[in-house]
Amino acid sequence: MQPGLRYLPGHLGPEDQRQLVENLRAAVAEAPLFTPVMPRTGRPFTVRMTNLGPLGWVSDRAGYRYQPTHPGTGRPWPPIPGTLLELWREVSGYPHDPEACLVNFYNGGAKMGLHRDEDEEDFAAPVLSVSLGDTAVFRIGGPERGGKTGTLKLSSGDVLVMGGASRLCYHGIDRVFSGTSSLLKDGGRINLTLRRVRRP
Ligand code: MD6
Ligand code: FE
Repeated sequence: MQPGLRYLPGHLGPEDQRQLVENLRAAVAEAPLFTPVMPRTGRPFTVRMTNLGPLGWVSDRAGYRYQPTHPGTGRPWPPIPGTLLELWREVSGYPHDPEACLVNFYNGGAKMGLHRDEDEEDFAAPVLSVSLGDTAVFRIGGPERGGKTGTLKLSSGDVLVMGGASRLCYHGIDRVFSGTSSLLKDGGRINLTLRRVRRP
């Protein structure tokens, strides 16, 4: 495991998970999932996304960036639920609240290529991830593309903290195993990543 990477399996219990899914249903009604596209090529992602909090991460032909409003509705993103703020305060070790919660929705065939989370100003804060629904294979390598990688299975309720040296490591999702969780009525996987974007 990379230094600074903390894996907290089953950190969120079933009741917290169900409550989060309720919160997310309401949030997605207000800020619908959209399919981002890659900068320049316009190639669509296989995951659908939305955001919570004062800033949201978006990707379109113009590039990657954080913005305060939903690209489709033009409205502000819904607030980050209290459960997630409490989780951040408990495990991030960072003295300021997160500004963005990216919501990634994976259906059976979706995956996420190796990338680094590097559109934030402040790498002193970790990125905290929460997995809900079907189990996925998370791949993590080092700070350079093309280095050695390893995998970790992420299941519903698992929390991963990428801080310290792991904060800028390449990572992605190889695949999602359909039917491994009954949390989401129609199956699939949700990953929430909490980020501090600006320097406080
Ligand atoms: C996912 N996660 O689990 C994708 N990024 O679906 C991420 O891209 C991620 O898990 C930064 C920190 C933790 C993560
Ligand atoms: Fe990431």
